[in-house]
Amino acid sequence: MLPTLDEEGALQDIYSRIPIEKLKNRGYSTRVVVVDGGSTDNTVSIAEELGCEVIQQWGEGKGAGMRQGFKKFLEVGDDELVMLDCDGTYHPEEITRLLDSIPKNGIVIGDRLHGNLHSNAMTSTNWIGNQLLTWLAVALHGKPIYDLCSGFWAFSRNAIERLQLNSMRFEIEAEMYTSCAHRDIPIAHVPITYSKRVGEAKLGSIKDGTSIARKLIIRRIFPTPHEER
Ligand SMILES: Nc1nc2c(ncn2[C@@H]2O[C@H](COP(=O)(O)OP(=O)(O)OP(=O)(O)O)[C@@H](O)[C@H]2O)c(=O)[nH]1
Ligand SMILES: [Mg+2]
Repeated sequence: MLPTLDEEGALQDIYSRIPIEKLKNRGYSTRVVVVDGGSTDNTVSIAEELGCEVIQQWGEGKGAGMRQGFKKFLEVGDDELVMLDCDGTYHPEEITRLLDSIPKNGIVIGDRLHGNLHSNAMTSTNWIGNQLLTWLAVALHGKPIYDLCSGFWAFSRNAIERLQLNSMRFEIEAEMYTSCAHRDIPIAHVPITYSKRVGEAKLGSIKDGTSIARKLIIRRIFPTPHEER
């Protein structure tokens, strides 16, 4: 699942690097689903040309889009799902490593902060923000995690069925984590490579960092959303 908002510069390259043959040899039949948040560039036409399934999301924000992608995944009856940001920062070649590490009924998170973090990939503000938010998450919810805001996750079907989410924007990863902590969903961690983004960031470090911190605090008090999905 690739969440996109104006990612015409990165999509084709990411798609071509998804190890579909390698996955086939391991017995996987793969679908590539682009969840688009209303791109005004050529993202959607590129996705269609490549043969991706396209979900045009309702509402705005990565969280809203991902929740819609999860819903579709459950309807279709697939077994495992890999989500990676479609901005050229994550390496699709590493999908197999993530899939190999999914714990039974659990989730695996690609860890940039203890992986191969390219020197120009993350601003120092974002590095500090990522460390602080990860620390806050563990301080509040207790479950070990090393890179809260990673955009590269792999999920078992059972884990997706059990997640309770209502995030609209970039708080979605934080809420996936708090839901795992609350429902005792196993989390594994795999160090990954993180490169410089292609195109422009949609995330505002301060604004979205604050919403992520707020979500962590709210979910400490109210562990489940009032209205789910
Ligand atoms: N479906 C959907 N995807 C979105 C939306 N907003 C952003 N995205 C995608 O979500 C992914 C993460 O967004 P980024 O802008 O890279 O945010 P980030 O990775 O947290 O921030 P950077 O570190 O600055 O790249 C990218 O693939 C975006 O295209 C949205 O409203 N809907
Ligand atoms: Mg990004």
